[in-house]
Amino acid sequence: MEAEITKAIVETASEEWVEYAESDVIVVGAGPSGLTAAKYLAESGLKTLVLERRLSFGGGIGGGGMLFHKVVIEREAKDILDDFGIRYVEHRNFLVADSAEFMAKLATKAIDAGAKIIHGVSVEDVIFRDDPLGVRGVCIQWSAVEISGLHVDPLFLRSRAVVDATGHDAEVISVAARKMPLDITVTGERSAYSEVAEKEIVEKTGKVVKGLYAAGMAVAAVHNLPRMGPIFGGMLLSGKKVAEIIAENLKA
Ligand code: 48F
Repeated sequence: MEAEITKAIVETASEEWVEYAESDVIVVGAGPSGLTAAKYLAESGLKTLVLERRLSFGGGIGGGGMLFHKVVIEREAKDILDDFGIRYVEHRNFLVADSAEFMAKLATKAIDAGAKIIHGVSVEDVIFRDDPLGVRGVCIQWSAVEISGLHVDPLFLRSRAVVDATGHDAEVISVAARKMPLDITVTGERSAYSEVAEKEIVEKTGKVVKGLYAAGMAVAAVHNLPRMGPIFGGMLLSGKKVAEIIAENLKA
């Protein structure tokens, strides 16, 4: 029986790795912006793979606001909450959701829409080509190998678009800026200024170079925008916007 358990896991997982060696879109990070992007990308018919370093969903959602189990969302993102079936209460100008429900339903609806999410995998580099200059996929490693510090070469996944939804460090764009001939400096985010951050992150969400897009707090890191704390409307709107831009670009 034990051998059959192993075969069941290794054979089904390997089949999927082969299937996802090429995708339409790879979303790096299963935080709020990445999961929102994944749902809308999958719904638009694109083969969508989400790679998440940790063994959990939600990125910064789980910690709520300083470990209080609630997050704040602006009314502008109400339609997205409704799309995901996330419940909320109204509190003065804000909507307030339970952090556990928020992250669980973002993940569930992304998966139900057809996105494949794989945990425990870190993106450590990109694949690029120079004619035309752009990103063509990612280099991946088991997070456990990354954490161990062992020298193990990565494997490659090709895609037509990569979304950096890695949060405050914009890890994918940072490595591309260092190792590709790009004229980009990732300066990092500024101190808190919530209303400006929420608005500008959504405005500046989009393409960084052919094949590479920024969503969520990665946008703040790339464009030197302020941080905003446990308010998530901008993350949802950014995820939806990047999905719409990619769907449009990949159609062309
Ligand atoms: O940090 P995270 O939640 O990013 P986000 O979608 O949302 C930010 C908010 O949570 C909050 C905020 C605004 O309200 O300030 O912080 O921009 O989620 C990013 C996810 O990406 C994973 C990481 O584990 C987290 O779950 N991640 C980061 N780097 C990598 C990665 C990587 N190189 N490979 C794979 N996953």
